[in-house]
Amino acid sequence: MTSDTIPARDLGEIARQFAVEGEFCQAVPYGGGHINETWCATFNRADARVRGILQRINHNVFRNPAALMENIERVTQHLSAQLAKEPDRERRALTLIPSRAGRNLYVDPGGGYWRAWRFIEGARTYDAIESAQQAYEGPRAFGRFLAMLADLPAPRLHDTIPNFHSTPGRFAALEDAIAHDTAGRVHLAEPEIAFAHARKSITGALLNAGLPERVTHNDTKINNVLLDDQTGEGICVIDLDTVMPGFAAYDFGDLVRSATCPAAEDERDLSKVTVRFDLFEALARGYLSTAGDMLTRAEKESLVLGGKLITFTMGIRFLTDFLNGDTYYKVHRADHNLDRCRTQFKLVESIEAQESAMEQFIRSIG
Ligand code: ADP
Ligand code: GN1
Ligand code: MG
Repeated sequence: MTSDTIPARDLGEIARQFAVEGEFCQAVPYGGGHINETWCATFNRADARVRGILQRINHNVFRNPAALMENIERVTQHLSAQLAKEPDRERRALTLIPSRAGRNLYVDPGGGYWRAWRFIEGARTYDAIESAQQAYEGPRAFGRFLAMLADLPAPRLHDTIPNFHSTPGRFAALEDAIAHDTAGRVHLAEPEIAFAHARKSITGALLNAGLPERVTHNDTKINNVLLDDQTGEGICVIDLDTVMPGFAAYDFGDLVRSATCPAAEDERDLSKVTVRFDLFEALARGYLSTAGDMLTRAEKESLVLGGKLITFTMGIRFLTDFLNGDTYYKVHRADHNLDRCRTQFKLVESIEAQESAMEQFIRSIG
């Protein structure tokens, strides 16, 4: 079942499992994420209407929801403590709403895992970048997120998806998909397969660079940060399922692929898909304005490579899912994953063409 097919009655039942004051009114599908199911739920109180975010975790992707929620509790509590003196602190970090049983998850009778968040009002996400201001503000918030989590106390966070950003691992999964051709689609993607094969030699580049492990977000695409409706400021980083140990270059890299091109991730007109240097400059300035002080020289030098590798990796992952018959990402049309793969590979070409200028720019500001 998807967010459109769960009966309203059942959603009401689930929403009422969370400790929200007020009477449940309705829940509507919300947001454009590829993995979880999200609804905006409305509750009526005597004095006001309040909204909440209700999410069913994709258990096929996140195999251990309890460990994932343990990470999220630790991370959100740490962020809230760091923000204690900020005037607007409740809008600057996510807050879980506990279940009526006092848990961070509610498990429905069918085995679905549910959680709820306080709704952050007066801000929204953007699926594609619309301005240089956004290309600065979104990354600035992700950089701040990295800096605020630098002193998260031990123990190490759980790896919610092991080897999540391992490009060699993703490449091996692609080879497997090609070899099995379960959906009979290999013949539809020959140029894309050739593109991937031609770049096999770069897959291990970041793994051998001796970079420090950080607490990273790992899914820093631009629609995972809320931008304030009034000021445009990146106020709150969301989608914390993949917060776990990683390299800063991966977070920066996911921003390169999602915040430097105004076209959508699934744009079919590839002439619109290119890394705009002015947006890259805004992104680099934004990210380094908050994370620059904590990053080592080696990390700064890895950022552009992170952009190329993460973009390549996303292309490989979309291609693999296309070849496997669309079993991982939500798709809304035939060839959706192939279209997404094509935009990523076009961006890789665009990064390759500008790589040394991008590296030079980072050196000039950091
Ligand atoms: P997914 O993992 O499916 O990408 P997200 O956690 O990113 O799901 O949430 C989907 C959308 O819901 C976001 O793009 C955002 O618009 C909205 N959203 C999520 N959490 C909140 C929140 N606490 N307040 C307001 N909007 C939110
Ligand atoms: C998925 O959940 P969402 O849509 O923010 C994916 C990311 C990809 C992204 C591509 C857990 O993110 O890794 O970069 O799609 N998340 C997971 O748009 O696989
Ligand atoms: Mg998301």
